[in-house]
Amino acid sequence: MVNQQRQPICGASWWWQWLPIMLLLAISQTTDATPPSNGDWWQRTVFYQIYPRSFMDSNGDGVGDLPGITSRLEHLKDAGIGATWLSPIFRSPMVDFGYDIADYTAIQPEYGTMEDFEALLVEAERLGIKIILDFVPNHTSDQCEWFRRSVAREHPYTDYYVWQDGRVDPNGNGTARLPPNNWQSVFYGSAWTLHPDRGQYYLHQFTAQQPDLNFRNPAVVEEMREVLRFWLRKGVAGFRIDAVNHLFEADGFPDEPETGTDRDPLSYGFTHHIYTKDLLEDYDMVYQWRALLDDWSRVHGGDARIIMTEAYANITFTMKYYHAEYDDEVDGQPRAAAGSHMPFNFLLITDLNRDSSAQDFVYTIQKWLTYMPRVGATANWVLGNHDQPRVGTRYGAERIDAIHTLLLTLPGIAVTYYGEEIGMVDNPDAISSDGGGGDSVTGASDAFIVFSRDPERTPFQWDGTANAGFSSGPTTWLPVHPNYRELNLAAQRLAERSHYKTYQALVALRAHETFRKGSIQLVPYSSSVVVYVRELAEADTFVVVINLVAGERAVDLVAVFPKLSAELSVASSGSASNYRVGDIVQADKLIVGGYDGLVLRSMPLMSRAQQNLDGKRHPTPATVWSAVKDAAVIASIIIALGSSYYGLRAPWQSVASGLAEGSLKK
Ligand SMILES: [Ca+2]
Ligand SMILES: [Ca+2]
Repeated sequence: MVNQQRQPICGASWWWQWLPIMLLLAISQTTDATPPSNGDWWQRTVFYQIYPRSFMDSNGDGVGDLPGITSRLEHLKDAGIGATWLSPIFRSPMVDFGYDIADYTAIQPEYGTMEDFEALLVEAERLGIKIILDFVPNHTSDQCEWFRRSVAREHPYTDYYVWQDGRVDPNGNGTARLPPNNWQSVFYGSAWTLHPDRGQYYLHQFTAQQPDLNFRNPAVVEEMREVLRFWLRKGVAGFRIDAVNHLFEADGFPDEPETGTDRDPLSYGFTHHIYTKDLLEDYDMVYQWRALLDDWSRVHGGDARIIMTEAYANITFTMKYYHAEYDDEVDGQPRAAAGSHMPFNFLLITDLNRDSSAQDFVYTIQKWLTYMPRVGATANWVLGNHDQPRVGTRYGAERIDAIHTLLLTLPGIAVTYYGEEIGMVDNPDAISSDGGGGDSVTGASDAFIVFSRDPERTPFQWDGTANAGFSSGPTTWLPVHPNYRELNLAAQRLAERSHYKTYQALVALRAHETFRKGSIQLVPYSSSVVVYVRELAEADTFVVVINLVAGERAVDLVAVFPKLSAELSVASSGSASNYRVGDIVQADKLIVGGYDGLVLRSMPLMSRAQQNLDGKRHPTPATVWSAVKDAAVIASIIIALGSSYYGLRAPWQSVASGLAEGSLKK
């Protein structure tokens, strides 16, 4: 970093010199007058998704398990990660690899025992890593005891699931029945299956082995609340809620309108899912679960328990998970309810890829920040998961460091899928493996090959030994990617530079208060270069430069961000970068290499404002105007990002504290 000595204020035209300072002070008061709201653990940490089947196998059966995870938790600590969410570990026939749960409070035997899970919690606690569990409320397995009893119309399970009589087939012989309506399963075909024993159709928005629970039955709602309490008692830090926007279906089961774009009546795209997806009741259930968790934290103490929600929906719908604001008031305050801490932001997965331009990146990032509630919300960025091709496969392996640079320096929470920190890529051969394991959701059809999620679920590549160090057994449930001898964690830890070293350094860097609390100003420099400034009063300013293409690019950062210091220090660079951490570069003449992602450190805002008061620099009306303009830009960003970054109280926080103080009784 280039140090600038502060000098005593002197000179004649003092008010010209003071104007920018006064403006900056005004802004810093806006930002600092309230306590920081992003101080809570979940707002600071990086979340890491473990797919238990593929992380570490402890007993040589080729399938990852809980003792395996426990034995490798040190890796998360080493990477700087503070929380992990585990894909389902519950007893399941594994039709959809654990997303078909037969017993919500039992561990799948091939993953271990409840004692193994408790040992995992103890080790996680020792390492300071929070454990988040997957919660799959929409449906159970058809092997679940509740379903068997529901089929038999056994009280109180009779209406635990969504049962309907079939429609009379107008072309049939009078006894033939058709599914109750035209609803389709997400995985193709009717969402209804006739159960011969009960003589009725049951609803399944996913596979026929995943019957939907009936959330209009209060007993089901209470049953699921008890599942949450069971795991809270064990000591988990929260839940990732699966397919939450499929919870409720419309009363009366009306046909959905046809889209007209997909002519196959068995295809999910045949209808608009206005009666089976994104119903208002879905959000309300999340608010109820949030209240349960908040109550739990209040009664039992300790850190906040959190909710992460999975909903592939349009952005307006997704934002409703953050919180509700009602039209009426409670005790003079607008009535409100808190919801998901992290409505998963999938835009980096769904809206961007290797062909995206810098404009696409800026537009997509701004999209989330634009739609996000102004108050009481924290942004999050999900780069990958078990349902999506890996980062190196979607964006190209050469862009892995650049995309991680982006992920880890944007405002808000970062979510990493296991293996991305070492740049694992999809193994296309995982599809055609022995058939004993693998993604069987859609059956062994051509669609299965196209939609299989196995390529991104292959075993973690720990080292260059057999099975990449994942398993000591003769085979693994999915084949290890053949590149494991070169691409593995052990090698990357030893190397001076690697994807892992870059990732680890970025995670460490993002602990800086500027990344946690600072504003962002983001622009496409050209079609191939994204640049943004992260800025916080009285703290270091950082510039991030992402080159999306193979060729090197000349960038004049001063042309875009006039306030930057002339020299910048490299704080992070890609593993193949020409730059090393600590190198000094010229802000107006930066050459950024192909696919590089750079984080550059500038001077603190106040120090630079002070530079203008330096006796050697005589501010002119032009420089003052520049500072005024910059202040206006910063102010607009603060407005755009919302006061949540700066700790303003949310309406429901006021309501909650009012309730706690018994003010309703006045
Ligand atoms: Ca095992
Ligand atoms: Ca449902």
